[in-house]
Amino acid sequence: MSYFSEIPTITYEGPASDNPYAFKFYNPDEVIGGKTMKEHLRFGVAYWHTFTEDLSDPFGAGTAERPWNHLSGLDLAKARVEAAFEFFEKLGVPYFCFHDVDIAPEGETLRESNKNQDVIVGMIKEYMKDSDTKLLWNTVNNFSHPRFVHGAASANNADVFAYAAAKVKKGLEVGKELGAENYVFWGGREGYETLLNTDMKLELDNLGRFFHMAVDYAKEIGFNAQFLIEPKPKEPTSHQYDFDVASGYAFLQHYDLQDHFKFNIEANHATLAGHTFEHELRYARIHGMLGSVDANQGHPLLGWDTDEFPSDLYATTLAMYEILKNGGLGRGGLNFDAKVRRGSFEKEDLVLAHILGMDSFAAGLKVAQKLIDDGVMDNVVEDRYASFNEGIGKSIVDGTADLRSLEEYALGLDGIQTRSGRLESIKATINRYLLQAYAGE
Ligand code: XLS
Ligand code: NI
Ligand code: NI
Repeated sequence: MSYFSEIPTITYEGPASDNPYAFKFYNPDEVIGGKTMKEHLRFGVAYWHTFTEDLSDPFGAGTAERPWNHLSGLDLAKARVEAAFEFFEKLGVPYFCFHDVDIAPEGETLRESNKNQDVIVGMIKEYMKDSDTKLLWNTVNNFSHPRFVHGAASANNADVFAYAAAKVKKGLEVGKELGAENYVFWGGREGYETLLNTDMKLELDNLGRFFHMAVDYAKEIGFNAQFLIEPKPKEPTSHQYDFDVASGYAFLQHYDLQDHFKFNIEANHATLAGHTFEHELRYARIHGMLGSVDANQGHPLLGWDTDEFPSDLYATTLAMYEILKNGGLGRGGLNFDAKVRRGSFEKEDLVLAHILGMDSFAAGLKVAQKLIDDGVMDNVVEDRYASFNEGIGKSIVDGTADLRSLEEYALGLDGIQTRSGRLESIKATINRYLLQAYAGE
C-alpha cells in the first residue's frame, strides 16, 4: 500500500526553483568545508510528530487528515511503519527517531505493551533492511500515561519508578535491536508542581540512580549508543529538573554521570529557558557535551513548546556555526522535533514542512561555513580579548597572577581604555553573508 504516491521523490533544484516539491538549498552531495551536506546535517524525522500526531491542541480536536486514520490498534501501527519508510525515501532523510508509544499501542499490561512493541520493532527491522534510513535515537514515553502523573524516575511512588525503569530497560533493548546511534532521556514529568509536597533531594537522588541503572544495563547488553539528556525548563511540570544545559551539566557531574551522557539540545526548549538556541549549543560545545539537536523553533509570541519547523535562517546559521565549531555532531543529528501547524492538516504538509526545515538548515550550514572561512566572528573575538594574550592579561590566564599582583598593576594604571563591541556592525556583516550566500545561483 502506498500513502504518498502522488508526491514525487524530492530532489535538489536550487534556489531559483519554484517547485514546492524540491529542495532549494539542501543539496545532499554538495561538499561544504570538506564534508557533504548530508554528512553534516544528519537529518532525522520525528515519528511522533509526523506519523502519530493528530494535531489536537488544548482547545480543540485533532485535525490531521491521514490515509491511515481509519485504522486502529496494531493495524494502525503497521500502516504507520509502511507510510514512514515511504516518506523517508521520498525525502532522502538518513534518520528517524521515536518513543516506544509512538510506534506501537500500549496494552492493558506492561507485558502486553512489550509484545505489541516486539511486533512493530520486528517490522521496522525488516523495513530497515531495504532502506538507507537508520535510527538516530529512540526513547520511551514516561510522561503521557496517568500512572506518570507525579513523575517517573522522580515520582513519589516506588511502583512508578519500577514501571518507568522497566520501560527504559525495554527501550534499551529495542535501541540495540535496531542499531540506534543514540538513546535519549527527556524528563517529561521529572520535575515538580510545588515544593509544598515534594522531597526534592530524594527525587534528584532517584533520578541519578535511574540514569546509573540505565548506563549499567546498556553496558551489560552491549548497547553502545551515545546517551543524551534533553533539557527543558518547564512544561509539563512547572519546574523540570533538567532545566537547561548548565543545570543539567551540574546534575550530571554531581551524580558522576558526566562521562556517560551528552546533551540533545532543542531550540524551543532553549527559548523556554530564557536562552537562545545558540547559547545552549555553545554551553554544551565548550564543555564537550554537545551530542545532538532537536531542530525546531518556538513562536516568539507564545510561551510554550510550539515545536514549529525551523524557518528562521538567522537562527539556523548561528546554530550551524556552533555545530561546525564543534567539529560536527558526531553520532548525533538534526532531528525535526517539529510538527505542522494545526491548520496544515493535509498529508502534503508533512512533506512541505520537512523541505522547509531541511532547506533552512542547509542554508544556515552554507552561511556558517563562509562566516568561519572568513573568520568573521573569530577575528572580532580575537581582537576583543587581545589583552589576555600578553602582560597582565597573560598572567591572569596562565595562573601566575594573584590579588596582590593585580592590585599593584591596577594602582599603576592611568585610566582604562575600553572599546566598542561593534555589535551592530557584526550583525550587518552577517546579514550581508546571508543575502550573498546564494546570490547568482
Ligand atoms: C518534548 C520533547 C520530546 C523529546 C523526546 O518537549 O521535546 O519530544 O524530544 O521525548
Ligand atoms: Ni525534543
Ligand atoms: Ni520539545
